[in-house]
Amino acid sequence: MKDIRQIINEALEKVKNADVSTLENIKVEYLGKSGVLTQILKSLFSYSIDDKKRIGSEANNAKSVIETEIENKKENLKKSLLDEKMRKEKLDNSKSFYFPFSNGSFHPVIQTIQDITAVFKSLGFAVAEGPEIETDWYNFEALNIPDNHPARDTQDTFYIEGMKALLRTHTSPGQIHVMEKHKPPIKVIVPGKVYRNEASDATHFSTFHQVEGLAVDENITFVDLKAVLSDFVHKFFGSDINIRFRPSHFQFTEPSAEVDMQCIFCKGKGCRLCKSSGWIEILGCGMVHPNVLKAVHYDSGKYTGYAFGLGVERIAMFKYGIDDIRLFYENDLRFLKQF
Ligand code: FA5
Repeated sequence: MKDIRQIINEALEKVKNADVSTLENIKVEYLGKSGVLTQILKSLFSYSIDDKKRIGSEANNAKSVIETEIENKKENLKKSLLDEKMRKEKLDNSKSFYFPFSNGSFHPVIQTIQDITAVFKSLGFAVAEGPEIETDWYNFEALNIPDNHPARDTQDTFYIEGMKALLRTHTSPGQIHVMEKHKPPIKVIVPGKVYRNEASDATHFSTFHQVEGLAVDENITFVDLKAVLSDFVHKFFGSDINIRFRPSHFQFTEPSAEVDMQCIFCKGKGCRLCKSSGWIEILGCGMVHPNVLKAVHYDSGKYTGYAFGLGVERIAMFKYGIDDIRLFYENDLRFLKQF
């Protein structure tokens, strides 16, 4: 019995001075399979029944005392390690530090939308927005492009599976939303993102931006359209920039035209960007088709209008001298930091 009491004292003394790594050794030394107390319990068979009971109960008691003490010590050590860590890792707000990130800036395409918008505002246009997910009605039907019409093939559409919806292929559905909500006179632009399921090259991308323009009133003619687009190009690029109107076809305008700008990279000589033509197409336009006015219940005998759809990336390429549209969407910081 004296030995057992001595064992307890000795073990508790060791536990008191232990650290995390030695604590486990102490446990093995006293309580493990070949530990001191286990040995005593194993040797009980050689004692009388009374002694077996006494020594057995004392040894089991010693085991639980030592075990409890080891567990308590373990908890205390954990807590003091945590306290120590918290003390060391406390944030010192008084210290100055170096923040290695520079300020963000607007993406060149967004900057270009803002600049285009500012010019059209100065020409008396209001600004509206439309949804990127559209129905067939807004993207096609109301724009005089009925189902199965071949004109649908010219705009490779991303359809949304399981829904009667699509990603708008142009900002022209914005015209319909505006006219449904407002009566003439109308003079508005609708900037936004559009999507087309088509292959990329230096001047085409599957996601790009357009700025739609629409004016509807009594007595609006093609002259107003030409004047407003010339004003825009001259205000945006300078009065020495040549533009030309080419006859074209859109289902929602009649007559229709495309506007080209002289290529500023080769000054009209012909290069990779303008596909050797010296000109680059920047927008489509025309006089609003009577069927479009009818779709929004406007009196097509009383009102006329013009509309245009400008390719923002094409304009940004001209403005900043960029010869490949794909650079806008690679998110290379060396490129983006220049704006
Ligand atoms: C249209 O999208 C017509 N909605 C424009 C319009 C509006 C005509 C109102 C008449 C009245 P188009 O598909 O040609 O037309 O596109 C217009 C402009 O968007 C083009 O001139 C071009 O600058 C730009 N664009 C077209 N496809 C791409 C493309 N894949 N990547 C970048 N820009 C493009």
